[in-house]
Amino acid sequence: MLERDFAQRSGLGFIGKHTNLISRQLGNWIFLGEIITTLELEPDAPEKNRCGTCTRCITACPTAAIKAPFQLDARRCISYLTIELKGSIPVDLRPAIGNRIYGCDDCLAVCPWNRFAREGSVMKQHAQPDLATPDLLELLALDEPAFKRRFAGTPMLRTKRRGLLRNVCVALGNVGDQSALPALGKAAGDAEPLVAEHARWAIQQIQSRSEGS
Ligand code: B12
Ligand code: SF4
Ligand code: SF4
Repeated sequence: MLERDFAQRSGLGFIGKHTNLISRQLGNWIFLGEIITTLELEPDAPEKNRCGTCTRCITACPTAAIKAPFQLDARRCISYLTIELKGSIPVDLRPAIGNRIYGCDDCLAVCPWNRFAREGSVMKQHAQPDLATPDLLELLALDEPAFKRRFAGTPMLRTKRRGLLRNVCVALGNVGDQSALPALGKAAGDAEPLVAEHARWAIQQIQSRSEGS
């Protein structure tokens, strides 16, 4: 379903320049869902865009994925690169991913409409505090059964172990800490070629940085 468009037409909010729906009451930290019914309902008036001259989300995007207002190049979006993309992350985009290992919220975080945001009660019930700032080296050491145990019942399973470890390697390469080299060396021999390739890239990044300094 065209969730954002339907939401805008049904008066729930407007589509911002970052291409997500913004509610005047709740800001943009909202997920969309639908109930399909035969009930006759009185429609609300559609919302209109209220970004004005603001361009904060466009400036904030680390990979310049928001090409123009309301235009997202999904191939550059960190959310796509770290969650949806199954294969290798394009090398030129890896540095801009920074230490993000599962999605990105920068364009949403800078939106001034978040002054109306409220903490979600359902999200709070499902929050797992130990996943807020996970240890990257611990994640890199997860084998298949440990990965499934750690992320059971969470959307993190979506990337599978190989996708998450790929992202962890990119993050470690970007952080540039030499103490990660032994773990990355081990990951460079991982049976999963995707993990091994990204681990080798991370090692190169860290080594070239230490040679340069
Ligand atoms: C594909 C997808 C992505 C892709 C592409 C995103 C994009 N912006 O196009 C990627 C992987 C990059 C992505 C990333 C994210 N996503 Co996403 N994604 C989707 C998904 C599954 C499908 C969207 C889609 O392509 N639909 C098909 C196309 C044809 O439809 P469309 O883009 O809506 O365009 C139609 C209309 O909306 C309209 N239209 C389009 N643009 C505009 C602009 C104006 C001004 C108007 C009037 C009309 C209009 O015309 C089009 C043709 O009819 C939706 C869920 C869904 N079913 O809609 C979630 C969804 C959009 N994602 C969501 C979220 C939360 C995210 C992330 C924040 C996740 C994260 N933290 O990492 C990021 C945000 C990135 C960003 N800046 O958009 C939420 C957004 C909630 C909200 N408040 O709007 C959704 C709605 C999921 C949900 N159920 O809550 N996502
Ligand atoms: S989610 Fe991150 S990478 Fe994607 S458009 Fe927003 S700021 Fe850019
Ligand atoms: S940050 Fe500014 S331009 Fe971007 S969606 Fe929010 S109000 Fe619109």
